[in-house]
Amino acid sequence: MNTYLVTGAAGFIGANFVHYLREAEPDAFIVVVDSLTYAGNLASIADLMEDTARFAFCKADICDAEAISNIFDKYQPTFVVNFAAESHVDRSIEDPQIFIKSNILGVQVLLDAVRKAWVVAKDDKGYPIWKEGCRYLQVSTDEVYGSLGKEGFFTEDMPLKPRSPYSAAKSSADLITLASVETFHLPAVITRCSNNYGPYQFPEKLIPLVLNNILQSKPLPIYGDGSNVRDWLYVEDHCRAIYKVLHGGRVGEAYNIGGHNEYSNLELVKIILRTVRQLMEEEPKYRELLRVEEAKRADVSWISEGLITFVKDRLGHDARYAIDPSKIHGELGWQPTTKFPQGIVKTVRWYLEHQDWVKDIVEGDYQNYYSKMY
Ligand code: NAD
Ligand code: TDX
Repeated sequence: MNTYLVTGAAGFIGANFVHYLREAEPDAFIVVVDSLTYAGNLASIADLMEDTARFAFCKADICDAEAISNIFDKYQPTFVVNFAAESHVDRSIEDPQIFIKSNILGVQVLLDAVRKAWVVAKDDKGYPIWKEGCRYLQVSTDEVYGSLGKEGFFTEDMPLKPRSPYSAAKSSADLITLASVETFHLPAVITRCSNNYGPYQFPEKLIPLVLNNILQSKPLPIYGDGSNVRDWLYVEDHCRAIYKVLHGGRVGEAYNIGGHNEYSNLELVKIILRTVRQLMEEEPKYRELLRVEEAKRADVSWISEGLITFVKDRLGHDARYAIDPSKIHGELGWQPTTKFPQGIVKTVRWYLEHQDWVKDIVEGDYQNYYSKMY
């Protein structure tokens, strides 16, 4: 039976990953470590937490070396997947410090804990000899490559050229991970994925923010002129790719993950508007979720491009991200299975059907954040 230590799994992708893992490997023991920042939400893993024979939750900060060391001693994981990070670019522009701490220092703490737990001896040159079969996976992002022009794709051999405090911190994490591979032969792999969408994403990010605003008939803020391009991947496809890299990726290698699915922000918001309106028209039960007056619930024609508003651009806004996934496809046979038109309908439905989850967030501190940002 494998024991997986998954950090940051009370957040968006981590929560999806532990759900995926439970299906992929039913007898695995999963230990979640999360400090429950504003982005961490136990409601996202509540169903798993009931299964105490196969699941444990530890509230701990990955920067806290003593707490992390105790968790390693207690659970003796064979696989570590690090999702824990500050993840929102706009917040990194407002206040970079915590990004440096969690996204860099926290990673070094994990790498140190891994070394302490998994090194069994030293060879005659002084290099550590590692416990058989153990692996560390650092979840990184395509943002480490910086920004593309209209042409071309990110490949793994490109230099790292981060342009925001968030992506600079994530790039640093990649570099210290790779340094541990060189210096200590630490059995680590890295994944760099494009923008994810799907269930449990915190509504500060574009897709759930837009959905939440539509339900209140509030303006949909698009930064700049809306021409910035992102490459979207359904979160479950990302989780499957991480699992493949963890078990089949070559130590010391980074793997790009993406599905050739580029949209400008303006195009994307128009697609969301069309999807929501269509669902409201076809399934009247969803209209009850609209937090607007009765006339607007009866006639949903206002769910249209008229809600879009162009606002001040993000500082240093990366123009375009686009992933070349040929390495993971060629080496590990991974490719996405969820096509965007189906994925976006699934996502919109999920948010409509989980308004309790959304409301718990947007009725709290989120309101202060929103009024400060918009
Ligand atoms: P998220 O903000 O939704 O979740 C982050 C989680 O980490 C939260 O549960 C939070 O409580 C926890 N956390 C933060 N700091 C911590 C700390 N110091 N100690 C312990 N826990 C801490 O983020 P997400 O969107 O799920 O992203 C997860 C990872 O994937 C991040 O490393 C991010 O850089 C990477 N990534 C995200 C995307 C995307 O589109 N969202 C794409 C590529 C890569
Ligand atoms: O209100 C908004 N209006 C807007 O136009 C918001 C919140 C965003 N945007 C734009 C900025 C981006 O071009 O939409 C695009 C997507 O924005 P985000 O959802 O904030 O994601 P992004 O900045 O692209 O970063 C995401 O993908 C890569 C994740 O948040 C990162 O953690 C991941 O590494």
